[in-house]
Amino acid sequence: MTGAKIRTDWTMEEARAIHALPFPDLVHRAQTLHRAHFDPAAIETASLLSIKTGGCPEDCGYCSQSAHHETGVKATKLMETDAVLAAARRARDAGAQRFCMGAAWRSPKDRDMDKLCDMVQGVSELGLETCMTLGMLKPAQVARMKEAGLDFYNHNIDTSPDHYRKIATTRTMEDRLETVDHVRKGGIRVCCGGIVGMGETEEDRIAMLVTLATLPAHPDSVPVNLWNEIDGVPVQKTARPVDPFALVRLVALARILMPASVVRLSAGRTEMSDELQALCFLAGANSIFVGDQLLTTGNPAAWRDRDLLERLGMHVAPTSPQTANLAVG
Ligand code: SAM
Ligand code: DTB
Ligand code: SF4
Repeated sequence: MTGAKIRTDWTMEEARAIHALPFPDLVHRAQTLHRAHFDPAAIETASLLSIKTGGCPEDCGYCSQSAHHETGVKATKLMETDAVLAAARRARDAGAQRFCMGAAWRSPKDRDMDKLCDMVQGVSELGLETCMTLGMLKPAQVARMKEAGLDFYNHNIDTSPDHYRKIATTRTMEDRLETVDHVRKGGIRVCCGGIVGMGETEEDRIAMLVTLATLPAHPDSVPVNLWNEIDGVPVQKTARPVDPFALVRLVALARILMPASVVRLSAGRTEMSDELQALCFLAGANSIFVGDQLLTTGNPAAWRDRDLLERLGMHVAPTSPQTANLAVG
């Protein structure tokens, strides 16, 4: 089983059929693959910091930070490196393994690159894995970040190719995939996933995962975000609650299609019961964001996550950092 082939040629038909399996068969298949690649009791932890908030020129219809929507989020300048490092130290001391820095940009300006590289270097020196999410990157920017020691870059496809144009007009799915490609080719590990609960169909959710699972190499991490409601954004009008079992099915499908990728149960955990989170872990989710705050919205308190993992007999531990994905042909 450990040598199970990592496939990048999944079809929609295959994915639909897996997704439609009876729940026990689906979860069993996902859990079996999970065990072949990971310690099923281990959960990876990452902490987020918004290093530049709001005022974003993009019009992503789900986001509190777009300048196109009235959300009450105040725009800030890029933080100073010392303040970022102080936050990283606090996150590390609170148990985070990775520190993810997010900026509300379409793409970073070349004049910001020195400061961003200093942040990466400083966070690495604290013994944390580093991740950034800054919008689109050019190959030269990827090369600079790699040189500074950036471990991961987050850039989500967010939804299916079809649904994408209803969600954002200032950029395309192709733009997103181009940056993902630059990041992978530049030797930085890719974190790429999406959001559910914006009013997309089941077909859109499956298509989003098939898009990820048919990239030249699977993303090393796949964040599954449940849309966190934001007052004043267009998605507020289309959003539909997600059936908890539909979320578990999606996590299981992600685990089956991309068996060696870390699947992160990302935004939206404040709205999830402990039982739902436990089912998601059973279906193959093996990473969470820790700390009270995501970027502009909340996350469960640290004690709640500690309590949950303890009651489940699970523990915080790095998942396999070797990423079997590198073996993808
Ligand atoms: N500006 C950069 C970009 O778009 O790639 C980085 C920051 S952006 C906020 C990072 C990701 O957060 C988005 O791609 C989206 O998947 C997720 N996100 C944003 N708002 C969200 C919300 N309200 N609920 C859930 N996920 C959200
Ligand atoms: C990801 O997939 N989820 C994180 C991280 N990558 C950058 C962001 C979630 C943001 C939730 C909404 C907010 O806090 O503004
Ligand atoms: Fe800007 Fe990123 Fe929010 Fe889109 S998701 S509006 S690019 S911060």
